[in-house]
Order: sequence, then C-alpha cells, then structure tokens
Amino acid sequence: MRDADGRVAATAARDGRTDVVEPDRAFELSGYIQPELRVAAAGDGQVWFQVRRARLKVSARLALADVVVQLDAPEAGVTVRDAYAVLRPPLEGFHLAVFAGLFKVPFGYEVLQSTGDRWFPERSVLGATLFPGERDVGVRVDLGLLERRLRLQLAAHNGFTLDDAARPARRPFELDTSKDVTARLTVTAGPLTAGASGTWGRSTRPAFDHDADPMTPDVSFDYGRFAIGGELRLRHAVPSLGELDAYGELAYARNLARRALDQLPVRADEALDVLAGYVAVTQRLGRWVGAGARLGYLSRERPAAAGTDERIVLCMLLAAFPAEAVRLVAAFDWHLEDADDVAERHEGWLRLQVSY
Ligand SMILES: [Ca+2]
Repeated sequence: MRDADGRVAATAARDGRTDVVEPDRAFELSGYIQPELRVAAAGDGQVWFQVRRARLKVSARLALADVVVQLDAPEAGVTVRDAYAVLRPPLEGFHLAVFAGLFKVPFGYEVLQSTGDRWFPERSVLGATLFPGERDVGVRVDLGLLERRLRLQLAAHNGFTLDDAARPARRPFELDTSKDVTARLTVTAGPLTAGASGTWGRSTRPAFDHDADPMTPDVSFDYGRFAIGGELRLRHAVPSLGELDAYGELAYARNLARRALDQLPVRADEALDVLAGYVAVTQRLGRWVGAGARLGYLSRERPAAAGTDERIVLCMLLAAFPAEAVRLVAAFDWHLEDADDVAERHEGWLRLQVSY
C-alpha cells in the first residue's frame, strides 16, 4: 500500500498530471533485522547471541529524484550505510540514474547484492576482502539499455569503503586529486547474466607510528591499485521445486585487500596481488525450504610473513521460509585451506531475518 501510493504519486508528478491528489513526495520505510546465534570454533569454542544487522531505510520519492538514507542499528552502535540522492530523468528508450552521496561501489555481483536478499550469512572472501562495507562516497551513473538487458554502471569515489581497515588513516590522504574509478558492464540474455568489472585508483600509504611497530614505514608514499573481475549468473525456475540461482565471480587485484592493515604496501614499488573468487548455488525446495552451497577462494601475498595467505571456504546452508518476509538460515563455514589453525576458523550461524 505504502509502495503503491509512493509510486502512483511519483509517476503522476513525472507525467505532469494534476488530477491526482496524492502528494508529490512520498516517504517509505523499509528494512530488516537479523538476530542470530553465532558459533565459532576459535579457542575452546565460542557461542553468542547478537544482532548482526538492524536496517532502517528511509526513502523519499520526489518527482525526478529519490533520496535514500539507510541506517544500521545493531547493539554495537548505529552507523550510516547509505545516504544518497538518485536522479532519474524520464528518458525514452533507456534507463538513466545518477547517484550522488554514499552508495555501493559497482564492482561485481556480490558487492551490489542486497544483504537482505542473500541467503548466505556473509559475503564471500572476494567481496569481504576487496570491498568491505561495499560503500564509498562519490557519484555514480547507471545506464540501462534494451530494458536493462545491457547495463553500465560507472562511479568516481574517494577510494576507501565503509569497513576499510585503514579508513581513519586514509581519510586525509584520499582527499587527493585522484579519485578511484569503478565500472561494471553486464549483459543479460534469457536466464544468463554475464559481467565484467574494473576499479582503478591511486592512494597514499599513511605513515603509521614507526616507533610502535618497526615493521611499518614512517614515511608515506604514493602507490597504484586496481582490480579486474568477471561474473556469471544463471537463474532458472526448476519445475515443482522453485528458483535455482547459480552465480560466481573471479577477480584479480593489486594493493586492494582493504580488509587488513598488513595489506597496505610497505614500499612504493610493492605489488601485493590478490586472486579471489567463488561459486555459489541456491535452490528453493518448494514453498517452505531451500538449500545453498558456496565455495570461496582467496590468495593474497603476505610480505611480513614472506608468503601467501590462502583461504578455501565452503559455506553450506539450509533455509526455511515460515512466513512472508521471514527467513531462518542455518549455515556453516568450513575452512579447507592447508593451515595449522584451520579447525579454529570454522564458524556457524543460526540466523533469523525479518523484513518490513
Ligand atoms: Ca586517491
């Protein structure tokens, strides 16, 4: 009802009609909450309850634009997740949207996929490593042709995502004149969508306290960073079962593992390469349940240890849909990499999601 009212009002305003008495401004509230029971095999084993996410999204629909602010309010504290205006000029034959503010960086499928839609409790090692927090501040243009079967997304942004480990240290340096540029092109043909993404930028290595940690340089320097990636997705309605959703990505990156401080280069000519990818499958098994599996891979260089950090993570899940807008997921991450502490890295979730 709320959605319908908002869209009627916005459409009427776009068409220049005055015979509709709806206001030309409509507010929508939406979001979801994710309380969960977490299990980690670290140490002697840890079990705890937490609210992983509690999202409140406010959208104001105006004649040619929407304004969106999304907050996350778990027990750890409130953070802003989205804050943007999006202009939608009414054009014939193609779809154009121009974003300005804090929004998702358009790199690959998983970064842009809504957490509310994703059955897997967390993103794979690819998204979590290259774009932790998924969002940055800047401008973004989305162009869709042929009823959006061909889509181009192009963004210029500061260069640090919301959960970038070096975000506080990057803040003064990423005000430099070189903004990161990220682009994604996708083509949809029937049940298949294929895409390619790239991101490029220059950054300055912050000078951390050299006296506190002799491993960190006490001078700052400029360095380049980039990532390129490809994605493929297949959706198919399996008779008598429901939707099959199979998708995967592969990305190669340099100096772009934002998740960890030790992935900032130590020398100007250093190249810390990352190879990351995953394949994921989810299948509805009728009205009430579903199942999914995802195999993720990450290889990144670790200069301090003079080696590579390799992760192979198999996530398996069972999902139940007891009511409209309610999803219950039991999931487990098995770490399969060849490491001494591999058993300690296993972790599990029993997560409820209720959307509104
Ligand atoms: Ca920069």
